[in-house]
Amino acid sequence: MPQKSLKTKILILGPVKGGKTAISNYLADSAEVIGKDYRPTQGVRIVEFESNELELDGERVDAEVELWDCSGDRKFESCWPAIRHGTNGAILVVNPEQATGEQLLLWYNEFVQKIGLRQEHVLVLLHHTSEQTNDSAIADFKLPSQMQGIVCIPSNIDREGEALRLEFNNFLCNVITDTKGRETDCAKRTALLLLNKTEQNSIQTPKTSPVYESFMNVL
Ligand SMILES: Nc1nc2c(ncn2[C@@H]2O[C@H](COP(=O)(O)OP(=O)(O)O)[C@@H](O)[C@H]2O)c(=O)[nH]1
Ligand SMILES: [Mg+2]
Repeated sequence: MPQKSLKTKILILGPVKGGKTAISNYLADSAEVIGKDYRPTQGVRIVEFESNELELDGERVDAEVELWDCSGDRKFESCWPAIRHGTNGAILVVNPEQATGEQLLLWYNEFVQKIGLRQEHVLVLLHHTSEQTNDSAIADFKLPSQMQGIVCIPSNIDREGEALRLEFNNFLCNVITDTKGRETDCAKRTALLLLNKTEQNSIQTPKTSPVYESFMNVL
């Protein structure tokens, strides 16, 4: 049976230093999973990879995944409309020791609500590292009432990386079930919009960065 390949755009959102870049790199099997020094993401970074051998309704599918690893800094807010464009799913990443559920409302309102994503297409990850594991912070974390019903699970790359990958694949299956069969050139249009915005706002995207390469790939 021929395999289908489906394109999916997933946003990685949340407060700064929550672990968005570390999780994006891990899921994409990037060589640089966790750097020693914190390097804030400038605007957005697109990580592309193929997720092989997902099974949907008994049919094997390959998914071409675009993870849009977004900066948690509000100074890039003018890019948000362009980033929202053509999104199929969103993962909200938060360190439960550093931020509360209420603080996720900004991303929930600005992305999930404005895009009109269904709850099954949203995942909240309570990210922590082996050095910082605080079980009570995870247990005490509460989503605000507006977000009740969204799946919220702990993630720990150091100790339970494979469990995170499995959860991501389940989430991906939920998202692509609805994207199935729908061909889209949204990535190309969004990249164009973003490049325009980048010019207007002078966001620096070095030509050697994966972001720039991703932009050039989809243009
Ligand atoms: N050891 C370890 N460090 C992590 C992990 N996730 C994030 N960090 C560190 O925490 C800091 C913030 O992570 P980052 O992914 O850049 O956060 P972002 O601002 O949400 O993209 C960085 O210095 C990372 O090296 C992890 O799973 N394990
Ligand atoms: Mg980052």
